Amino acid sequence: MFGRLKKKLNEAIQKVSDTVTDTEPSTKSDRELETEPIISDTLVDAEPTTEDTKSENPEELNDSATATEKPKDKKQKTKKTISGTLKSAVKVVSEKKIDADVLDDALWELELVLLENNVASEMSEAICAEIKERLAGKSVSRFEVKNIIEETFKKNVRESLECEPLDIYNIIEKNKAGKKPTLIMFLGFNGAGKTTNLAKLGHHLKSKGYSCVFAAGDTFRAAAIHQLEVHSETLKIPMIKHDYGSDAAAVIFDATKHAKAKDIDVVLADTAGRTHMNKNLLEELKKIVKVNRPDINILVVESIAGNDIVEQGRVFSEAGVDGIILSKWDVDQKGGAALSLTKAIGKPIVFLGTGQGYKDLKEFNIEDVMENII
Ligand SMILES: Nc1nc2c(ncn2[C@@H]2O[C@H](COP(=O)(O)OP(=O)(O)OP(=O)(O)O)[C@@H](O)[C@H]2O)c(=O)[nH]1
Ligand SMILES: [Mg+2]
Repeated sequence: MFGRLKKKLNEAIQKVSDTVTDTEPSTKSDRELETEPIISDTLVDAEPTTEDTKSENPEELNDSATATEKPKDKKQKTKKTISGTLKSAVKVVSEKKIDADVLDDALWELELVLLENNVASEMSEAICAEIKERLAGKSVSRFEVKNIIEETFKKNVRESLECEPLDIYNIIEKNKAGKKPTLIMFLGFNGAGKTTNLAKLGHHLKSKGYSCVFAAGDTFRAAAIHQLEVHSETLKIPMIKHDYGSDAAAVIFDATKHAKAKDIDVVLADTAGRTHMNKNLLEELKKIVKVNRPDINILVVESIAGNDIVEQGRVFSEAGVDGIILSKWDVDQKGGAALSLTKAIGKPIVFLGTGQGYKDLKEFNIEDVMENII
């Protein structure tokens, strides 16, 4: 999923590191460079030159014949002063102060790469500002520059994804103990993947031993009820439906009543796709929520939707969102917008839709993202 972002980001980071440390772009891999001896033998071991043997002490300068230090001792001293730890040696040889203007230009290019890959502007700006603070005017080697940029990016990504988790299984278990079905309702933009991922979640919960019923709450789009019916038959999960054009709130209400009567654990309710431009459909959604009080509202968002993701998240939050499914994670696109949604609406990503099959639903794990992002 982050294939493209990862590639562009790595290129940009390399470029910033090369630019700010004024180094020729490297043709060697980082591993090769890291293991390569950085301090040359000549610098540490060279016999002292005439210049070297001259003392910096003005008194000695006045009478060089009185200098008692032998060239060999001098060599030892030089060795001690220059080499020290490997770290300080690296500093002597390869570091110079990073120029703030050069850094600004290089970071602007990095920010453009982030923006082009749909990372939200606030996040891109924050990342670059933090990198600037850590690097401007500092003496840092090229490797450290790279590490600092990577670290800062990862830290910001982690912060933007961290959120109070939504434990669906715990909610189902608690409701079960109170002899209540759990109502999980799916909301989202047209074509985001609500119906498909609802069916996948039904399959997933059934495989965990929970009984489910579908509620055909999309009474608006032609063929929507039939689409869910096909999933219902394939997965052998019952479905409650009314006619097209009927009240969606009433369908979901009936499905919940059915679940209570039949001791079914989970009601998975579909709803019609809507655009955030469509006020009436959004008002209808709020009414469905008011009537049915779902235990969990899942917002389904296409991870490929670009910067619109955040706007979708904000609008659907008006109806109440508890968790997010990012669908179409398998489609290799820019991906950056997916990083901003949790921070924008304060709700966690619970699953990733990773394909069109029933098994293509993966529990979301921040560590997977952290491993794949850079
Ligand atoms: N590759 C891929 N395709 C998906 C995924 N989830 C859904 N789709 C496809 O996206 C298309 C739309 O999915 P639906 O589930 O019908 O979307 P919806 O939100 O219910 O659409 P409306 O009811 O029209 O608003 C279908 O072709 C799905 O197969 C996914 O995770 N990966
Ligand atoms: Mg649908």
